[in-house]
Amino acid sequence: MSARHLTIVGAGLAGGLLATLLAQRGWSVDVFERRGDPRVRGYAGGRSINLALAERGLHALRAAGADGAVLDKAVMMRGRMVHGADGQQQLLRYGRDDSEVIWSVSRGELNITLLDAAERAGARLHFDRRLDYVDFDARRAGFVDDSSGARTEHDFTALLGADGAGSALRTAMAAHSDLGERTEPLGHGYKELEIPPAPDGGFRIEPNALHIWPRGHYMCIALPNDERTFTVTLFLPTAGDPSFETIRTGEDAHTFFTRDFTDAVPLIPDLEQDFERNPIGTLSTLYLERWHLDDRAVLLGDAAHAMVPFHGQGMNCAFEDCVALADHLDRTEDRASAFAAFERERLPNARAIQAMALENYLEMRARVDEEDFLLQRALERELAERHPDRFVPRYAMVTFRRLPYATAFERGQVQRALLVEATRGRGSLDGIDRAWLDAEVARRLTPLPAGP
Ligand code: FAD
Ligand code: 8R5
Repeated sequence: MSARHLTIVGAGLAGGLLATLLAQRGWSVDVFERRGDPRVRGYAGGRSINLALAERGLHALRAAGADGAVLDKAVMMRGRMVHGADGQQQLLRYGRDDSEVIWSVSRGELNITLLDAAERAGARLHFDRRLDYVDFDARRAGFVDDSSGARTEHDFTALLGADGAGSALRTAMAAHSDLGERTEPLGHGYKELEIPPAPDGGFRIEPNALHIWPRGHYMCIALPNDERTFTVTLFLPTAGDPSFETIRTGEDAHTFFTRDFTDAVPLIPDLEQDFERNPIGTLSTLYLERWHLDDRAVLLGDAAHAMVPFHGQGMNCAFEDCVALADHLDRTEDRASAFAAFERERLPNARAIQAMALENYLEMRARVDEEDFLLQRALERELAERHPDRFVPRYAMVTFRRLPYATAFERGQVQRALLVEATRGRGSLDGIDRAWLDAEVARRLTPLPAGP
């Protein structure tokens, strides 16, 4: 077997992109995927599910030459459309202009685009192959076809684990050596509902926004699909009141929505059926202390660092992992060193985005409605304009820039402290000492390099 051969487990979002990047760089690549080929049987994921694609993910797609095909079918989201309890709507822009936006893309279409790109680049894709066991000493992996029960074996030089949050490779690695694994459940779950097109075939609400209904301890969001529907997600505690324990039936959901999400009720005609048919999704953060097993296996994407969804960065981070891993493998002859360097670079950044994703839940569900938050936001905007090279809002550092997540997290803490200090006890921005602020910005924040 050649030294330039690699085996990827999972042909989801990270697996498809990683296979493309490696095959394009001349690696011999085999990919094993549990499910069938979505291009043959229609996408097995079922309902139309969309994801928010931001600069980090887009940049990785550019590296694979797949950005054009993806953006062709994407819907631009300029900001948060906040739906108050009184039915009032307000658009809060994410960026400075339409160059700073996020994109709603269909998971099914994105997956297919990446599989096509991987095959075009020369990767060999094997569907209906669920990783079942790994013999690390013999460097042999066993797979099962879940529809026929057929078993196959494959000799590998190294396994790259892109098999998602429930990673079978991670389980196999953990049986071999301690990965320091810890899963932290959020205590909230989610349920997906659908807003169909309007009778005239158009969108029922503003298409170019990410809609949020913040309600304190819970919320709904809605992302547009290019077929003029919206996928609505209700995020709710798993216990307490209200929670998925108190809201069980479609009728419960209807009553709850009529009280708390009044303006959304006429938009979701199948609310009761959607609620009863769709499963409750679980949310947790997965922390590992180690992502690799010498030169034989490494984890990336959700398999290494599943996170809560509230920054919309799970896929974006997984795509950034792919570029980093491909770079380390290209740069470093010795595979164990390449895996170690990848882990050293990416693990602290994964920790940072995991923490920021947790924090963003509170901001989305509660803070967007609060007075002191809006004042801090107003000052943040002003400082970003006065000091564009030094003061970049944290959301923008995460979403529109590519500086390491850990750097965005650290600078965000410095900026937050300054905003809190400057606005404490105030009802407006009048009277804040701008000269002092400017000096503090210069003292506490070094200039960032220009560009994304
Ligand atoms: P996955 O995309 O889950 O791929 C794993 C693949 O491995 C799958 O194809 C699976 O079938 C396969 N597999 C699993 N087990 C085995 C096995 N034993 N053998 C072989 N193959 C196997 N992120 C964002 O950035 N923005 C968003 O807006 C966003 N929205 C989301 C909405 C929803 C509803 C969900 C659930 C997630 C969302 N995410 C979002 C997160 C994002 O989907 C994940 O972070 C991303 O898919 C991770 O990619 P991955 O390749 O690591 O895992
Ligand atoms: N993932 C997202 C954001 C940030 C929006 C903001 C938030 C649904 C299961 Cl909850 C969520 C964001 O701060 O204004 N950008 O992209 C995607 C999100 O949820 C996705 C759709 C989701 C997992 C269910």
